[in-house]
Amino acid sequence: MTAMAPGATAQDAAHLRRALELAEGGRGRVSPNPLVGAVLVRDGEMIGEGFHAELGGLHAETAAIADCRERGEDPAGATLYATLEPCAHSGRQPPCAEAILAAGIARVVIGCDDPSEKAAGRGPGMLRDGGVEVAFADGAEATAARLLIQDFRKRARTGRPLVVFKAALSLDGRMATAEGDSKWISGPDSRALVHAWRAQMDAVAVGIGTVLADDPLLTARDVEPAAAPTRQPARVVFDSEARLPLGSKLVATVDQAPLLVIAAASAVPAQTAALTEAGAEVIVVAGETQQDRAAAALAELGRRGIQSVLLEGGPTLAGALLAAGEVDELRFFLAPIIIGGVIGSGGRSPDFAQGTAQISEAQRALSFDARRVGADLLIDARLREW
Ligand code: AOF
Ligand code: ZN
Repeated sequence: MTAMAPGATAQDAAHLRRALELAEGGRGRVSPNPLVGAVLVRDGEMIGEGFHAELGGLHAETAAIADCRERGEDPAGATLYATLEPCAHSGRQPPCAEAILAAGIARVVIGCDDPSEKAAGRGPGMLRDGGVEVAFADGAEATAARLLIQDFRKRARTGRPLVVFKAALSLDGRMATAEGDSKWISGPDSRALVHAWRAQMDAVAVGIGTVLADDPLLTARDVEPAAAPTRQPARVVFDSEARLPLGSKLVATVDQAPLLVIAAASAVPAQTAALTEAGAEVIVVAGETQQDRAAAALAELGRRGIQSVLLEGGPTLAGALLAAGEVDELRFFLAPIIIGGVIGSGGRSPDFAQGTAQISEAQRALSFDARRVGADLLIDARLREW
């Protein structure tokens, strides 16, 4: 039996898991809102289901109530399972807590809290005041509910987007040969998965070195219809000196997906002006160190509603963001090849900057999982939890 908070039962855990599954239906469509799912249950029977399907659309709870009525059922007296605490504010949608009270729902089981300023416990408080029994999950379902919306939670708490650093590594930990060749270390299945991730994230980011070496497009392509993007991710280039070539594929495709260039105040104005003229948005960030500028850049992205960033290299940018403590998750494809070269001079490796002198002081991942993708292994490590 799964551990749940007092007042919650094993059946509650199963219904919450269903709500978590439903929430996935909004992936890639609701940002900067969170993924949320909800299930209505009476006498152990499901009588309504819903999820937040698009930004501006019904919230999960009201979608479940509407579904319940469409089935000819009455939500009065039922238990509502919601993966996130029901909201109490009027935004694009009216407050869910009011809708729950109006529907006469007797009990609400919540997956996790909403740390955003306008929520922060207000909804559950309103429900309790209105005589509804409110229980919070704990254990595996509570963790799953938090992990589902790490992007939303980090931005709600810090104003900055979640950063997932994706890289393809050889068995000897190289991201490229000494000549800079990196096509392709991981196999076709891994690359297809990356395109699906791009479609689900708000932005894809690279350093200017990677752009100059690879001239990438950074769009989501050949994604299965089920995971099809409703929009392309914004493409973000960390480019202190505004060296992004006007002839690059990124600039040439500026009408296909937004292009943001993060420059330093020292960039030549004529170059930033030319990029702006070409349709890119140039964001100038200040800061003493590369790490300060990295954090400032993320804050600017967060301000623009970007909640998740897939960081695709290169090693220098990844190192700066890691050193700044801004990389939240690593997804490494480990490919069954050996590139070789002397460490420090041969094939590039992820430069994690600020090395630790003692292994005992090394940063440890909070979670560490692996699965096979084609011939590669996908290693997933979470460094932070929000
Ligand atoms: C819920 N259920 O399904 C979602 C919630 O302005 P709006 O209407 O788009 O509301 C967005 C905020 O509502 C969002 O920042 C988050 O705090 C909460 N999201 N709440 O009760 C839902 N998506
Ligand atoms: Zn709501």
